[in-house]
Amino acid sequence: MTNPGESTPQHRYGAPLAAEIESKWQTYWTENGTFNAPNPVGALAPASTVPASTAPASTVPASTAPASTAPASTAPTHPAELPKDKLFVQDMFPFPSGAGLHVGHPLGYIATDVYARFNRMQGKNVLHTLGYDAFGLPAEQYAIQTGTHPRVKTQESIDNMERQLNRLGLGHDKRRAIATTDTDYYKWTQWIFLQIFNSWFDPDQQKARPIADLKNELEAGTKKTKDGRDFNTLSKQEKAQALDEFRLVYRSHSMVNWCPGLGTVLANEEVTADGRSERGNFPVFRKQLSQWMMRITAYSDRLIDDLSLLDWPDKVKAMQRNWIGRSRGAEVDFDAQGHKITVFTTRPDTLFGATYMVLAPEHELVDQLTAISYPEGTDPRWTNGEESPVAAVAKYRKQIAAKSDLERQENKEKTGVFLGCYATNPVNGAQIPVFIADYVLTGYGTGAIMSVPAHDTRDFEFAQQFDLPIIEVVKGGDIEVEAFTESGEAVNSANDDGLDLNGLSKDEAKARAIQWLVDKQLGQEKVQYKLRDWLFARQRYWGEPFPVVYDEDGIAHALPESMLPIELPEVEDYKPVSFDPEDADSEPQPPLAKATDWVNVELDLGDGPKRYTRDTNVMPQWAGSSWYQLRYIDPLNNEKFCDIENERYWTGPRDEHDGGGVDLYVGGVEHAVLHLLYSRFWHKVLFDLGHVTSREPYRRLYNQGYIQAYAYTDARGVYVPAAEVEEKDGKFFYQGEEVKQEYGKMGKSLKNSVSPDEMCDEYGADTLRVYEMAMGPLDTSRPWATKDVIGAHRFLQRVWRLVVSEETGELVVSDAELTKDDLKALHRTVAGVTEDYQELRLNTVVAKLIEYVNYLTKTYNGGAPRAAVTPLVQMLGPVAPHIAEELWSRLGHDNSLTYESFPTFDEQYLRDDEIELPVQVNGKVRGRIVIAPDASQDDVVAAALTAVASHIDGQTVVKQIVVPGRMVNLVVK
Ligand code: ANZ
Repeated sequence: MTNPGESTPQHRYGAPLAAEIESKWQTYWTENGTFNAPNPVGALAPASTVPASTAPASTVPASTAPASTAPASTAPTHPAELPKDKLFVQDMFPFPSGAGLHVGHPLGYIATDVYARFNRMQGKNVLHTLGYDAFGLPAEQYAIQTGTHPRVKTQESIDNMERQLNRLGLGHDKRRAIATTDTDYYKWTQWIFLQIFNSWFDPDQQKARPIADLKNELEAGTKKTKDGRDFNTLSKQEKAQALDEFRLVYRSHSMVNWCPGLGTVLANEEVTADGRSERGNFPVFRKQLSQWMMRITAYSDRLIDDLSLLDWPDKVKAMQRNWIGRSRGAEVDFDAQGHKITVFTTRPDTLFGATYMVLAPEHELVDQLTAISYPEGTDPRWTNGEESPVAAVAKYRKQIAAKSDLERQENKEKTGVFLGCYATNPVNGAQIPVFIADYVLTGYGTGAIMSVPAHDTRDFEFAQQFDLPIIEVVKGGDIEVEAFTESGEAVNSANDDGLDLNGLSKDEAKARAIQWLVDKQLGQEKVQYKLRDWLFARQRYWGEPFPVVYDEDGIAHALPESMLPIELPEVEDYKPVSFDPEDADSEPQPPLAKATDWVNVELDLGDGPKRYTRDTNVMPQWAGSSWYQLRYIDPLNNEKFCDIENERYWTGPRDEHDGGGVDLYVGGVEHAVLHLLYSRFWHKVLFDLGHVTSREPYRRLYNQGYIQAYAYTDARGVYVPAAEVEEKDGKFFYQGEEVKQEYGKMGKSLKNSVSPDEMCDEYGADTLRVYEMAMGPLDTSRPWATKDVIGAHRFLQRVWRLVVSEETGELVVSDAELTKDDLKALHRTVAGVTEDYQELRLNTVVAKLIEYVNYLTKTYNGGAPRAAVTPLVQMLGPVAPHIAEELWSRLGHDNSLTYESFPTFDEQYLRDDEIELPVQVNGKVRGRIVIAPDASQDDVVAAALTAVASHIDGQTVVKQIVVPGRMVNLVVK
């Protein structure tokens, strides 16, 4: 911009000036608690939020104030009375990683800040803060690698990330920021655990209720124990056990995912498709262990049905639905030589097509059903090359032991062995062979299926492999070629025992088949879910300890609320006991077990002091993030995890069709099933127990895209620093050598990371914010390009020049009245930008502001009318808050822009003065007219006739068609 040799004007908006302005306004906001949002009641209620230093209005002269002196504090920057209109905006909070942030991380945080700032200018009371998800494996492993205590390392990482984020000018209520590792926070995580532990799910009321209610009902005989015994006849210990079987938190001895490499068990959601740990990529083995489980499955129906309350991306809702996996079908009993095999099927309408059965290799009936020898003439393909069924089964079980569930299901080559035994198809008496095969899983349905090869793809493949009969029972496909799995009319489906499905549709046939099974006592309707209970314990150090102790008989006792928090003990050796990652036989050994002073305690739990041992597991990393929105609401409350009055104000339902929840939750789509299912579950339990008024934690969810980047590899495939790569004629070079371009993630190991600090140093935070918002629609991924950042910077320089002289630093705005064109440009911008902000179309906000600034720059060439730039500064505020505050103050305002109202627009300036219409003669465009949009029909026709006079010449107009605002058609003869 400046000619060579010419020095940069002293008051140009460049990096040094941006830095001064930014630190000045950040200090101002902090000192004034500008973003502190008041609560209805408690520590953050209005009376206690008014800053002590409510000095009179600032005396800083508007135009001459040097950028470095902050204005004195002004009156409180938020209204003293709580507006009804509120907005709770939340980001998915980060792990405090030691590596710090790259420019991709804050994309969502900037977007929510922009949205929050816009809404403050709409008069809303806005709650926005950011905490840290600081427990968990990443923090612990990083700490282990670097050899320091997780707490020390975590705090260092938090400090560094906070420093980076503070530079970006995010308008957070800092009083509300929490870290899940704060004792004051995890005390309440433990408290919620106790709430869940002390509850049961009442299937009649479809909600959680206190376990004490259940005890009363068991004593009164209105409810039965799980095994049907009379509660009152049980011993004290048996009673305790009977109650435990109902609790929403329970200990189960079950198959779990054991990861020796990490030294801990993992939830299903933490295991990848190929059976490895999501973190660390270690092998995961299935193992029987005693573990804490949460009964999330009790909520399956509500978790599916309440999705309709949510304003979430359809994709995420579909992922939750599939994960919970509700299927409606039937359980059907088959008789196999005196043994009852119960199958689960979603297609009871296809019973007549069941030509064989398959049990999971682990099914409990397998050993009883396995015959001594194979019947004469058994197909050799069915025997796994063995002489006897017993030997074939043993060999097969060995072969599949190492496969994960997913591998077992995806495996295209079907395998299995015949048990030497036949079952009877209950609808037609057919004798059908019974197999075991790995494509039938234990733990889903009943672990046994009836196979209908004509209409199920896996059964079809198996039948082909093993040469089994394929009988069509649904019309429509070509079963010679493939299974026909769609709906159609039932065929070949009648018996002489009162069942005739022929001609019925799928749903009719299903209903009729189920009715018949029920009448004959051969089966019942059944809803089945894929969702499993949540494995809720980890054998690590860096997590919330369980508020649970065991007595001398090994019976678990939940500790009373008064004993919370149970603090994590200081230990010398906090490292987990991990094992050879391939050693499937290893057993988990929690590191807390080594803290013997902590583990062995004497407590009085109501029956005098006794010795107990503490539970040495810790909660999974998902615990702290399952409820943090509620603590943001009431972070300083010492009495409760969150006062229900504050919760009602911030997240309560708006009407009976609303489930309530945070107004906007922004984060990555990768949390579609884990965190977002767990937090919905916890929230629902708290709702059932009357602790919150909202049924859902997050009313609206928005998945932001990712900032991606180019990376470059040399001939050896090694990454080279992306910043030093040069482009020539579409090819890329590093130190003269040609390198290969890749596109994807940004990261240290790919040598393509750009840190927000670098960008702040070079251009300032406002430039970075504008650039990130302008890059593209918020929900799509976009490539980072450092060379384009200057464009955002130049835009802010142009804004600056409209208000301030680069040479003198004086105000250059005029008091000129706005022309008609100015008014049109302004009001159109206000209208467009307002809608775009509301809809989170932040890239088009920036595009419209750029257009408006270009218009003013071109029209006024430095310095523009005050009436044109004042609203510009207001509109710019949410995206580039520091420069906007500075210009606002220089324009003579002595309050913060934060709570100024957003400019409004007048419809009259949005209408066009004239429009152009095509004129057709007999359907062909022959001319155009330019006319006022509200011109009368007669005027339009008159103008049209003139415009196409030469095409009508001598003929008569028999019809005139005017489509207002679109076109005119004249029919002539
Ligand atoms: C007969 C049948 C006929 C089936 C047909 C499907 C189609 P979803 O919808 O996923 O719940 N199945 C049942 N238990 C299984 C297990 N433990 N492992 C593997 N497969 C199992 O699937 C339910 C269907 O998957 C059931 O319905 C059963 O096959 C199979 F034309 O029964 B179906």
